[in-house]
Amino acid sequence: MLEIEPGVRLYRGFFDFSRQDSLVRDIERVIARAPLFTPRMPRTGKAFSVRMTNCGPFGWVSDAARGYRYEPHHPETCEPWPVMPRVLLEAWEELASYPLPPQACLVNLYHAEARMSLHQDRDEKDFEAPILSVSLGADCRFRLGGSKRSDPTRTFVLSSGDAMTLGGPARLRFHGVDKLLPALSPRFASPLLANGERINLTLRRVT
Ligand code: MD3
Ligand code: FE
Repeated sequence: MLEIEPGVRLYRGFFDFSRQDSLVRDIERVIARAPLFTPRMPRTGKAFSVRMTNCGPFGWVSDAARGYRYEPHHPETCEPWPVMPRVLLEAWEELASYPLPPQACLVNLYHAEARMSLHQDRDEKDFEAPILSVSLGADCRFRLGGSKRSDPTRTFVLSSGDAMTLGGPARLRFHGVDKLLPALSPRFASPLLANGERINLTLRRVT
């Protein structure tokens, strides 16, 4: 484990290739039940470049009319989100040091040109619990800032199979994904990752 900064713990290669591959298939099953959607910015309605879905009791959604929030149902099918894959619940137990299970797993699918601008994760009521992030597919250049948007930032690479916990003093830090890095991914059989895509899973407590 590498403690990059207080509260930011990176577990490089936490998932070996065969567990990554089975996790990608778990995510295919999640997407089959809960199709990817394109979130939109509050008010402006500008589309995110990242497509999303969720599993677990709650899912993160966003649209122009109602903004960022957690919902127990898919915004288009209105069905409950699928259950969280067991391997993710086990990873939370091992890494999160938190007595309660995760309530939401946001699935972000980045196409090769997608990115996520600098933001804070503050739509949860519980900031005591850490966030657990799992990366699959293409490498990316991840950007970590401070607790103010204007604070200095640093970057590091996140790779397929990496797990990272963000807790304590790091929980409200600004962060984003600058860009995906080409041709640095293990080869998955999945069509989700056939063209330099990246999947990021974030497990959270919500309430
Ligand atoms: C640092 N996702 O979904 S995960 C997000 O790679 C999100 O898709 C990114 O930011 C992605 O909200 C980054 C790593 C991460 C997650 C939460 C954090 C880093 C964080 C919260 C505080 C500080
Ligand atoms: Fe975030």
